[in-house]
Amino acid sequence: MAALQTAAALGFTRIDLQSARAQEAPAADNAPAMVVGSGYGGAVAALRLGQAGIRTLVLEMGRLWNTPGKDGKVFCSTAAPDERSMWFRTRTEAPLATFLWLDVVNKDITRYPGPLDRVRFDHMSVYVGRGVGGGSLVNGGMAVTPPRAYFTEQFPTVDADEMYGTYFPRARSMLGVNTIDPSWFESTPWYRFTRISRKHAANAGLRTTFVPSVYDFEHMRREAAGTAPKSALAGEVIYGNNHGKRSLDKTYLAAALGTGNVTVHTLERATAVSRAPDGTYVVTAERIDPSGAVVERKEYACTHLFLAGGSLGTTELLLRARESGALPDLDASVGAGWGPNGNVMLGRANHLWDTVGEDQSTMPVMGIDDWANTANPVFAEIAPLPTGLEHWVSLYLAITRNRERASFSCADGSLKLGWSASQSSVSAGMAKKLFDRINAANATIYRYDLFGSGNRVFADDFTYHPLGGCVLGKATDGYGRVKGYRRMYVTDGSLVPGSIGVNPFVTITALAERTMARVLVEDTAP
Ligand code: FAE
Repeated sequence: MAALQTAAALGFTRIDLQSARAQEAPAADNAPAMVVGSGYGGAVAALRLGQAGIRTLVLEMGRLWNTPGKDGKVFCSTAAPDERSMWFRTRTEAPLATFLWLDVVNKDITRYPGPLDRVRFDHMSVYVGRGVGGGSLVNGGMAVTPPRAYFTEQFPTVDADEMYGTYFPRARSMLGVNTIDPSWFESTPWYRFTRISRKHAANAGLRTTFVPSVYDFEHMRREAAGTAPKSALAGEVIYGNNHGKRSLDKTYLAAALGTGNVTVHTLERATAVSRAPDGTYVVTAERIDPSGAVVERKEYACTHLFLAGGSLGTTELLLRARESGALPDLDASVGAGWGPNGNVMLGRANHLWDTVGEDQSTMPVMGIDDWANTANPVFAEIAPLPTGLEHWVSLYLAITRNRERASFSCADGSLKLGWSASQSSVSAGMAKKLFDRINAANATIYRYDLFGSGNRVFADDFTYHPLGGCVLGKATDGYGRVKGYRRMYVTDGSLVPGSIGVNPFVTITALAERTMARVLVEDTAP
C-alpha cells in the first residue's frame, strides 16, 4: 500500500491527462499513466502518451532483446534454436513439428525467457511474442491493410473514412512498411518458392497479390548480394531477426523512449488490476529473473491505465479482475468474442520439376487472395520453409473466414478457452476447398508429414493471430475505453472481434492510433 499512499500524497489520484503533464517527478513506483505490454497496442500508447508530455511506465513480462549472446548474435536462428528461442521451455515447440514424420524440427533447450511463447488451451494453441516489442519480435512482418468492406463489417461503428484516410496510413508510416521491388522478386532465387506457388494458384484461376512488409527489402537485397549480414536469408524469423526487421523496439518504442517521458520495466508481469477508493488503478506485478523465479512483488499506482497485453494478456487481467470482485462493474462481454482469425497451416507436395529452391527468404511477400469469393473467403499467405535443402514443399498459412467464436473463463484460477475441435474444422474445411482446387489444377497432393505423427494435412489447432476477448464497442466503448471504469483503456488485439481477414498487426496499430488520438483530446476532465 505504500505505493498507493505515495500516489495520493503526490496528488495522482484525481489527475487527468492534461494535468498529468504538470506533475512533478514522483516516486519510482508510480506514474500518471501505465501501459501493460509492449506489443503494437502498447507501443502506440506509450509513444503518444510520451509525446503528449505524460510520464508513462510500461510493464513488459519479457526481456529487452539488445544484448548479443556468446555467438555474437542477439537472436538464435530457427534452424539452430537455443535457450533464446522459446519462453521457458525445455524443448522448442515449432508450428511445423516434423519432416517426413521425423522429429527433426524441435530441439532440447534450456529454460529461459525466449521471445516466442506457445500458450496451450484445449484444442487451440496460441503463439505470441514475449519481450520488448511483443509479437513484432517474432512475426513474419507482413503488414497488410484489410479490405475496407470486411473492416467495415467487423467494425460497423468505426468511421472507415477516418481509418483509411488517417489511421491506416499513419500506422504504416510509423511501422516502416515497404514493398518488394517486383523485378528483384521475379529474378531472385530467394523467392522461387513464392513464384512456384503463384504459378500453381494461377493454374487454378486464382489471384495472387504482393503484400507489404516491415522487413527492409533494401537490406534483404544487400543480404542477397553478400554486402550485409544475413537475417531473413539466414533462416531467422520466429525466434527473432538479428537484422533487417523494423520491429517495434526500432520504431514506435524507440520513439517513445526518445520523448524522455517513457520508462519500460522488463521481466515484470502484471498479475492483477484493482482500483483504490479514490479511483487510482493499482497494478500488482511480479518481477522474474532469467530462470523464471519471482524475485520481487510490486504494486504500482496510476491514474490512467492502458491494457495492451495482447488478446490473451489483457483478457486474462480483466477477467480475473471481474471474477475476483476487484473490478465488478466490467462488462459481461469481457472474455467473449475470441477467434483465431481462421488460421490454418498446410503444405502441398510439388512435382519434381517444380523445385522451390534451397534458398528461401523467411519473409512472406505474397498471398493468394480469394477473399472476395463469398462462398469460401480465404486469404492464404505463401509461407517459406527454409531448410537449406530442396524439399518440393509449398507451405501456406491460410486465413479463412471462420465465424466461430469462443469465450475465456478463469473460474478455477487458470485461464481457459472454450474453443472446440469442431470450431477449428470450419477453418480447415475452407482451406481444403481452396487448396483442393489448386491440387486439382496442378495434379499435386497435400503433405501429410509436417504436423506430427497422425498424417495431418491441416494444422488448424494453432494460431498466430489471437483476436478478441475485449471487443471494441462491447467490452469497451467505441474507442477502447473499458466499460464500467473511467480512465482505463484497451489498445491491443483483444479489441478485434475474432477475425480481420488478413494478418492483423496493421489493424491493431491503426486502431490504437485512433484510440490515442481521441483519448488525448477528450479524456481531460477530472
Ligand atoms: P502483442 O504484440 O502480443 O504484445 C503483447 C505484449 O504484452 C507482449 O510483449 C507480452 O509479453 C506482454 N504481456 C502480456 N501479458 C502481460 C502482463 N500480464 N504483464 C506484462 N506484460 C504482458 O499484442 N501479424 C501480422 O500482421 N503479420 C505477420 O506477418 C504476422 N506473423 C506472425 C508470426 C508469428 C510467429 C506470430 C506469433 C504472430 C504473427 N503475427 C503477424 C501476429 C501479430 O504479431 C500479433 O497480431 C500482434 O503482435 C498482436 O499485437 P498486440 O498489441 O495485440
